[in-house]
Amino acid sequence: MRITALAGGVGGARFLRGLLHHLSGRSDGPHSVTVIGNTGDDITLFGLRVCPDLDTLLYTLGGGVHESQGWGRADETFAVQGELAAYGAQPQWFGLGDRDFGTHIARSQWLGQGMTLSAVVERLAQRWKLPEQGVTLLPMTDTPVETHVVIEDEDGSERAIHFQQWWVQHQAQLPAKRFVVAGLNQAAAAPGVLDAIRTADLVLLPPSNPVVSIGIILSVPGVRDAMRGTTAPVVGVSPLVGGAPVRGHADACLSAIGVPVTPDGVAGLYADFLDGWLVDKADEASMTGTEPAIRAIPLLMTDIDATAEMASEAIELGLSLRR
Ligand code: FO1
Repeated sequence: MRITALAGGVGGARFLRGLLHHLSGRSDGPHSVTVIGNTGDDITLFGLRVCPDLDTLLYTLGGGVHESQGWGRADETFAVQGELAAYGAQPQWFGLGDRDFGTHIARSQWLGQGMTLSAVVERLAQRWKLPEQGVTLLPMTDTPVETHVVIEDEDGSERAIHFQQWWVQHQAQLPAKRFVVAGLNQAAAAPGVLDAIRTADLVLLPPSNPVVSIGIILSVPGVRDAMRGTTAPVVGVSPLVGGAPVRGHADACLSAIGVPVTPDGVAGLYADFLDGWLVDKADEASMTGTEPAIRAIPLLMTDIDATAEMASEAIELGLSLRR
């Protein structure tokens, strides 16, 4: 089975780890998983290109992630960041560990030598043994893009700040007027992205942030059309349980764009292509309408087996909905 998934950071990566665990136990293989990763979170720091969602996917699927944080490397030290702080180098609000710096230096060197982001990701993924797991990680675009958040200053004037500054430095506490993706109108889908959506047997939307992760991937020219046009069933997993995000600030993001912080509200963002929608038992009653097909199951990714069960349910729902 060829599965394609659109994924952002921590929630998406954890779900995909459970998906791979489930697939390894199925007898109807072989299976391949193409992950289209969000690059709107990317930021240039200290002259290095940092790709948080791609790195979270690499580290989580490759076994190197800081497990409780969900991002960054395990067994980290911060000697380099300490030296940068000693020199007064800015910013200091984004925690970069020594091992993590290795990824940013390698990526920046290769980008500087003219490699595309896709080629860089392919090289990084080899170290984390993604191909051996049947996983292909693609950036959503090779064009440098950045999600910026438009906020309103005290005097009522509008100002755009980088998504990471809003998300990390301000913990999404500044009311966001809207999200804009700098560089998007020059962006083309990266090689293989549209094809991976069109030729999949199943397309999955893990419980990533629907606005600043999946929503950004969908805004890359051609992606939404491919989602509408694919013959594969499209099944999503609600990132909200009991009307709140399991982690992160999806509630602030949804409110910023005037969407109800409910599984129904999130499903509405995908209404033009979503066939199946997994919601938590707690939200079963809140779902209205007959489209998409709903399945209510426990959605807390408490461990790898619980997550694998969610993935299994998503696959079964998808197979029952062949277009
Ligand atoms: N998130 C934080 O809340 N604080 C940090 O200092 C931080 C550093 C960081 C470094 C590398 C990286 O790949 C991710 C990092 N994140 C941090 C998480 C990041 O903001 C989010 O994972 C995504 O960008 C949103 O999904």
